[in-house]
Order: sequence, then structure tokens, then C-alpha cells
Amino acid sequence: MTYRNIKIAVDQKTAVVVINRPKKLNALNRETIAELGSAIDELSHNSSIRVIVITGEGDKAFVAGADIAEFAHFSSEEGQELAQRGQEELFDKIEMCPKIVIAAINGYALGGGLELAMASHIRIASENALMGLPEVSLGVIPGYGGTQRLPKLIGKGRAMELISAASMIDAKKACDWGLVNSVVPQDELMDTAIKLATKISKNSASAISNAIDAINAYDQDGGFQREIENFGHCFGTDDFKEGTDAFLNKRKPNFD
Ligand code: DAK
Repeated sequence: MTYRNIKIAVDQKTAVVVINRPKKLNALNRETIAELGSAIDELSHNSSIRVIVITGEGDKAFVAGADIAEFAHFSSEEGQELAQRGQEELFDKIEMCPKIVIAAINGYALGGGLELAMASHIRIASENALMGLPEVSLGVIPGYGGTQRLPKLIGKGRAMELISAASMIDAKKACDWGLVNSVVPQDELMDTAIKLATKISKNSASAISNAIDAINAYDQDGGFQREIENFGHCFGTDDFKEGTDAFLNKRKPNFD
């Protein structure tokens, strides 16, 4: 498929998806959201891809939010419908993706941009990154999962403060608060993300997809039951036979 607003490059078993609207600080318009959703579908079904890295073009922004010019004239109904559709078509899809999705945050991650990073499984930020959910300064609230995912990551009190004050925090504070997993110099960001992706790619893809599913259920009723079922499921896979055989025969497993 050809895309206008994103670029996809493949590095061994890692797909790097670059949001490519640098003149608008990679703001998410509807077309970009739809293209990202299609790309996640496409890469989820591509068995040669094990990990997806999402980043923004240029050195200034990951994504500076939803495209304000586009939603400025929405009615209540349009806003609600688009929030629903956007959450299903992209943000939930990323969270439920059977392959690990890493957000490489290379600058501003605001509003819908931070929501995109929070829907991803792992976040790595460059030292110059600035993050926040400034929607209330525009008279709206976060609409792509921000009010739900932010408190899970940083706690309710900090989320209340960050959202209501429309503040931005830097990468160090985001790391101290658990919003990002690690912080690296900007020129090391992509190498760090690819190195982690390569490490993840060496493990069992089927076990990882079962782990993602179970971890996503950690705060739901039935989370422990999900783990039990997924654990049992792993025993029926070729990867389990390969992993245990490799260990017992003192060799490295091959999960290709
Ligand atoms: N939308 C559209 N254009 C944007 C943008 C955005 N979010 N952010 C930046 N740009 C554009 C600027 O308008 C400018 O375009 P030109 O004027 O050159 O054509 C260009 O990118 C460069 O930006 P600046 O000139 O402003 O660059 P600075 O370095 O001076 O400032 C900044 C960088 C990130 C501080 C500033 O650009 C800024 O404050 N940006 C807006 C941040 C923001 O408020 N983001 C939106 C958060 S609200 C919805 C669901 C969810 C949402 C909405 C609706 N529905 C389901 C309907 C979510 C909303 C949000 O994300």
C-alpha cells in the first residue's frame, strides 16, 4: 500500500513507521490516523516483521497533537464519533497489536501525539522531548484515550495536574514518573530503539503476543485468568518445543 503521510522502512525484523508531516510538526490529521491504522494492520500480518517502531520526521516533534485546523469546527456529535472511530481504528489497535510497538519520542509529544505514544507498548524519549496533554487549553479534553492511559502510567494525582494545568514535562521528569521507559541523547534515539527491537525479535513471537495480551488485561477483571489461558496456549506451540529443546540441548533457540 502507498501512503502520503507516513513512511515505512524495514531494518531486519523491525519496521520503522515515520509520521511524515514535519511542516505541521507531524500533527495527526484524519488521513494520517487512517494510514497509521492501515500500516499497523499490514505489519501485524507480515510474519517477517517482529517489532514496530513509531517516530516522527525531523528533530523537533514526535507528534504535536491532533491537527487543530481539522477539528476546530467539529460539532459535539462529530467530536464523539471521531473519538470513537479514532480510538478503534488506531489507538486501541496499537495497544492490542500482537507485535511490540515502540514509540521513539524525538521531540514534542502533545495531545494526540502523547496519546499515540501511550497506546504503544514501550516509550523511549530523546533528551529534548516535551510531553503533555494540553487539550483543556483548547476547550476540549483528551479524546484518544489520554484520560485513561495517563493515570495508569503516572497515577491519578499527577494525571489530574498535568491535564488540568495543560503543562508540558521534560523527558527526565517523564522518565521519573514512569511515562517513558528511558531517555537517551537525540542522536542515539533510533539506534537505541532498533537495538531493543532486535533483542525482542530474537524471542518467541507467539509467546510475546500471548504476553502482550495478558499484560493488557492486568487491570481488568479476569486478568489472572487470561494469563492462565495464554500460558496454557503457549504449551501447544512450535516455539515452546523449540525453546525448551534448545535449553536442554545447550544451544540457542531459533524462533524464525
Ligand atoms: N495541529 C495543527 N498544526 C500544528 C499543530 C497541531 N497540533 N502543532 C503545530 N502545528 C503547526 C503550526 O500551526 C505551524 O504551522 P504553520 O503556521 O507554519 O503553517 C507549524 O506546525 C510549526 O509550529 P509552530 O510555528 O507553532 O512551532 P513552534 O516551535 O513555535 O511551537 C509548539 C511548537 C508545539 C509549542 C506549538 O506548535 C504548539 O503549541 N502546537 C500545538 C500543540 C497542541 O496544542 N496540540 C494539540 C493538543 S490537542 C479528537 C480527538 C483528540 C484530539 C482532538 C480531537 N477528536 C476525536 C475529534 C486531540 C487534541 C489534541 O491533540
